Amino acid sequence: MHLGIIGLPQSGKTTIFNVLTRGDQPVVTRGGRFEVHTAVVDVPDYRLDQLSELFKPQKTIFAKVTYGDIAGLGSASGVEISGELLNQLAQMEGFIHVVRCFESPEVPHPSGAVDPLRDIHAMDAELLLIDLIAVERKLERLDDERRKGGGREKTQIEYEIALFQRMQSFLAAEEPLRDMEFSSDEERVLSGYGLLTRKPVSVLLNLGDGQAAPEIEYPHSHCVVASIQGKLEMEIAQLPIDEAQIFLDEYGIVEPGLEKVIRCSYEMLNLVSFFTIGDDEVRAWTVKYGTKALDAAGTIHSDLQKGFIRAEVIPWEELLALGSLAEARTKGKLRLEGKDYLLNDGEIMQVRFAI
Ligand SMILES: Nc1nc2c(ncn2[C@@H]2O[C@H](COP(=O)(O)OP(=O)(O)OP(=O)(O)O)[C@@H](O)[C@H]2O)c(=O)[nH]1
Ligand SMILES: [Mg+2]
Repeated sequence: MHLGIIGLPQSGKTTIFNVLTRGDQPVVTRGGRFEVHTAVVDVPDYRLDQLSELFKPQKTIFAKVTYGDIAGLGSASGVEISGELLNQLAQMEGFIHVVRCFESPEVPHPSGAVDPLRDIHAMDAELLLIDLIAVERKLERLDDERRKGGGREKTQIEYEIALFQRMQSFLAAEEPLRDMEFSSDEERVLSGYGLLTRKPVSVLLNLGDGQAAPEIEYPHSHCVVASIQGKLEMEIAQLPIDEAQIFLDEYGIVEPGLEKVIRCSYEMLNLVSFFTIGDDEVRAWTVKYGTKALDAAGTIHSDLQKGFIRAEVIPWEELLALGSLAEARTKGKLRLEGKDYLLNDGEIMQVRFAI
């Protein structure tokens, strides 16, 4: 899973990135240069911790999320959104939109004053515009294709023109494409396009030290909103773990930034975790909510999908209480499920397969 951290200049993107990675990328203005820092982050999971304590495997492998800190968005940054920047954005599965709430005389807001709702609208408008330009270019190409003829079937071209025209008017009305409904045929046509407003987005309000989160009415549906004291948490994240805990307690931060951002990421993408248990490794995997056992097996290894016979499934806390897979099997607690079984969050799955 690959998510992009976006936001207007000087909103605190790199600061938040450092919270996630316990890193210390320099937080300085780059004069509008486009750059991306990427980091793979382990998804903290207390369930995996407990399973690993019980089974004492050689390795414990956490699920992973890749975050990219993408500077250069925001018309004020002077970077044109095209080429490489657009490519990077199009590859992301979703965005964490960092919105500046903190006041700082040393770091003046590029637009003069702090106004989170204005900034949310500005970023949304920018993404909408990028999509609108892409859709209009596509319409021009389709129109050419229709006039020249010869290649694809006319009905297919007409079908796509109607689809992109519908998207064009949606975007022109300032509605993001994620709020538009598509048939599965249309989804197929669009699958190759990394349209930005189709991707889910979480708004992360970046607060100053001790600042209370402002009440923000996010303008669109399908959006997770959370807040974080970015600079404070970045400083805490760079401390040794036990010291960090003292500061978190002192500032009354119940859910550290990393966990909060990961939770938002899972929520916005509708993800769940399942686990596999072995002597060598205890491991967490991430799939979309509503994934079938067969496809989940495929995320582990293509052989498990090809040779899939049955899945043995048990909720993690039941296995923890029973103490071992053997015990769960004797007690008949290991359910046998077929390939269409829909996995739930926190289930352990052992795949029986033959190839
Ligand atoms: N007081 C205060 N300053 C902050 C906070 N978050 C970020 N800053 C400061 O704001 C400046 C910009 O932060 P960055 O994290 O570099 O912001 P950015 O969005 O990555 O900026 P660009 O990459 O230049 O667009 C830095 O000097 C940070 O120290 C905060 O919560 N409080
Ligand atoms: Mg930055």
